[in-house]
Amino acid sequence: MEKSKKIMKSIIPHLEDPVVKNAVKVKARVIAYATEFLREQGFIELLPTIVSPLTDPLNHEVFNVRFNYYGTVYQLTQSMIFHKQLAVTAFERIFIVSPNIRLETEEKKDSGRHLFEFTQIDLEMKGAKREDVMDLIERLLLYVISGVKQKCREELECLGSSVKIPTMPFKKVRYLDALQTYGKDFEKILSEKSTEPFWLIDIPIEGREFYDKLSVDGRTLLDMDLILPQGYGEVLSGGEREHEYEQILKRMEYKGTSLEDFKWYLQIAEDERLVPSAGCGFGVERLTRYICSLPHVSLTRLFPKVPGMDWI
Ligand code: ASN
Repeated sequence: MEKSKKIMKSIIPHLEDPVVKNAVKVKARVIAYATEFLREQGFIELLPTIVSPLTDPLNHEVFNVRFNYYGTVYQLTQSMIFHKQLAVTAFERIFIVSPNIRLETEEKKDSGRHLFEFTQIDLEMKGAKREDVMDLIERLLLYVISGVKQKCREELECLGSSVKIPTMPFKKVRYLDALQTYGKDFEKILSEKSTEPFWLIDIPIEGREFYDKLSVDGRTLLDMDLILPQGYGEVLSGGEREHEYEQILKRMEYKGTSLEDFKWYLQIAEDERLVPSAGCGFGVERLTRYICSLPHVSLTRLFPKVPGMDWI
């Protein structure tokens, strides 16, 4: 009872906060412009998958949610990566405005970038290369930011937003070069130093999940993150995908992934049903936070789920 009273006391001021109201309006426009752009580029919108026996294992520690339903163990979606790989066997280009649940540990509550329920716009392109995805996203960001700056002039002004229309093409920084020059905090340092979004490419094999494609060097992946400037940090990850059974098996073994958990996916790969593809997903709240110049993503949602905290 006490707990729910405490939550109710903080919900009302949050719902009435002009910062939240303006940010939520901007976020609605961000989604509208991004999805309009993708539709124009020939992408088909799929509805989100919320529960499935198959979800992204992720490359970092989160609490796991599983439940048994008539003998099948389901999980809540952490990302739709495997559904995207399957979907491009049906359609050339797909996207989903995809709610993800990642039960992050509570020390992430002040990162400014984490919610344990968030939304990513997740897309995948059959037969595409990493460069195709990067080019698409640069154009998408330009479209979204220019559109929002025009349509939400008042809201952005109230929020004190300093967002600029980015300059294309974005710079590409190799992960290992950045690590060598700036040490292990390179991502934070580079994000704080830059005034433009930039790509972080060629992430080492141990730094990512098994589904991003291994490059011929055998050490790095054909993947990328998009890093926002002014300390806003990572907003997108993606890459080319592994689609061949033997290679997927090798990568899963390298990561110590449970083959049992992925038996459906492995069966599909063994039947040679997967096709080459590339794609990415970007965080709607993170992009909105950047566009609005906000200290925390929780201000972009009416009902934000901050790691370790109670809310409705
Ligand atoms: N959406 C990401 C991708 O397409 C995966 C993720 O969210 N971890 O690579």
